[in-house]
Amino acid sequence: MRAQIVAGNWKMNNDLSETESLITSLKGQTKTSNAEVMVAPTAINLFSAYNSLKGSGIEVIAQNMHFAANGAYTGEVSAAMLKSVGVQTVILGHSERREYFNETDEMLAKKVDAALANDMRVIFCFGEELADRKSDNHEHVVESQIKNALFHLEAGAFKNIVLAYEPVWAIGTGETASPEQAQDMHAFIRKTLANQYGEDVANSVSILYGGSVKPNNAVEIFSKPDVDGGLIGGASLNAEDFFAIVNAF
Ligand code: G2H
Repeated sequence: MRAQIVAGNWKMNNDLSETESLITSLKGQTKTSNAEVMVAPTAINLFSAYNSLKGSGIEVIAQNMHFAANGAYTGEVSAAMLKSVGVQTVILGHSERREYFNETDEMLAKKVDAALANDMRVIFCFGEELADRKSDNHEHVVESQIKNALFHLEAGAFKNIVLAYEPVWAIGTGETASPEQAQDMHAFIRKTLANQYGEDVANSVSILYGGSVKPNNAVEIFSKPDVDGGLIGGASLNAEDFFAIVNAF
């Protein structure tokens, strides 16, 4: 049985006191599903969030990291630094990182390697733009994003990989892929994995959907057989909304 995961990506929101008050609200929520719950505060608040959420069942994860172990990379954070403050999981390849910080597939392959070498779990994001979907090129784009960043890995590495399909046209726009569009793409992703690594690996990897998931659409999206959870942006900034999504399984 694949892990069901709901991860909140707080992006560049919440200073220290706002982070702590959101955490207090999260701790007041009740989980009725079996989903693993994660939240990704901004880097500067990871340590305090880790301490505040210790023992709560909510994992604190990072939104990004650098591929180098250390050195002259002003402003960056390494895998070992994340681990030293209790972080075991990192989101890599989010479309905002690709678009605003010029992250390429090649760079992301190095980040994936660095995370895995440090025994971290990776939530690897990818997804097509609107023009790709309109030109019916979405499967090709997604396939190459996955191949370029992940297919140098050995099959065993996938026990520490979670995939997150996030169509760029659905991120923060209020527009969401229909549950059928999500299912079709997730099935295609699983087939792509199966072709390369076999059915066992393909069936063991959790594939999350991200892009304007809200309490009012999560149940239908999560009901699809190849959708194993969600990466939640805007709706994760409100504890009640986030847990409504966590409990949508
Ligand atoms: C996609 C998602 C979280 P939102 O970026 O990764 O954000 O739910 O706001 O579309």
